[in-house]
Amino acid sequence: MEVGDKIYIAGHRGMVGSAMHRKLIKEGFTNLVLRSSSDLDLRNQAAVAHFFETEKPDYVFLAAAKVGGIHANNTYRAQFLYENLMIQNNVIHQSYLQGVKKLLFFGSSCIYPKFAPQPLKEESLLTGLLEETNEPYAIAKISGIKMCEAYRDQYNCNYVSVMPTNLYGYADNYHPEHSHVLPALIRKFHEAKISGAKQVEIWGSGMPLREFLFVDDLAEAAFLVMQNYQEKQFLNIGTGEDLTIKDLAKTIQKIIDFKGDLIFNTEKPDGTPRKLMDVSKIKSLGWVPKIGLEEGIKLAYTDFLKILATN
Ligand code: GFB
Repeated sequence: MEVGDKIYIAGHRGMVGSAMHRKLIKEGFTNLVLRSSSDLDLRNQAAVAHFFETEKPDYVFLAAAKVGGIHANNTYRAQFLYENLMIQNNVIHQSYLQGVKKLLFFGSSCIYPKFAPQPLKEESLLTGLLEETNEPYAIAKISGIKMCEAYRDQYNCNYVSVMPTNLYGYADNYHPEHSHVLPALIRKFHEAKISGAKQVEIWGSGMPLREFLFVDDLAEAAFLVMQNYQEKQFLNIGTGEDLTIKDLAKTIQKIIDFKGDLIFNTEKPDGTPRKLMDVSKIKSLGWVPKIGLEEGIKLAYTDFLKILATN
């Protein structure tokens, strides 16, 4: 990518897309094509075709997706499958038809089998059964990877995919039920502290292990991949370190300074027991995450307070 190239960020208002937007601006890119979902419904084939015919972008970051935490994935199973497939099918196919030079597709670590060996290597894809709570989302994301690979094989398209671990950071979703664990706990501890509640409920046993990456670190990795990586093989993006949900909760509790107790609700699902990424491939390209977990949670908490103040 050269600074004057026309770059389309699909999903620029979301957490990943907005981080990509900030990164491109920081790098001096000025010719950015952006559409909010109210201006362009990416599930609509005719609308996406018209957009690509008119704009003809040079490069595409495909960050638009229907996303959410364990409860949202498990509840809106049809929407997670349908909407994600429609968005990615439309954007990838129209990119091919309009001669986009390179496309980067954002997937997710939930593509791996539930009991794949840890840390998860890229080679473990499609070697076993998926985690039930997010199977529809995972199948959509696996389809996205396979579409990029197939368009490369058949049409010689330079399409690459990255699989981020659990993300958090600026512009996250803090919905009490639909969000991911980290933003959910920021909200729960903050509200409990303000209301003087004696306890905070944590879903599940607290035993699952998760890895967390600040979204700006993902944007750095994706920029590097777009600039320097031309292979068919998709890449894991993560820190290579994980912790239990219980330890995550205690870390957030300390940062927010909530003095009460943690209650574990085992009626709620745990999901995958562990999904630690093997990140040796992306690290061999020269990328390392810069924002540690405590620092990142403090940045996210400040952003949460800002969002709260403007709503
Ligand atoms: O982040 P999360 O919703 O998704 O939940 P996954 C991670 C773990 O935290 C689960 C527990 O064991 C949850 O039960 N947890 C504890 C909570 N308290 C809470 C809470 O208040 N809210 C939430 N949301 N969780 C998602 C997938 O899986 O990860 C998606 O469903 C996607 O497909 C995403 O891949 C990255 O890590 O289990």
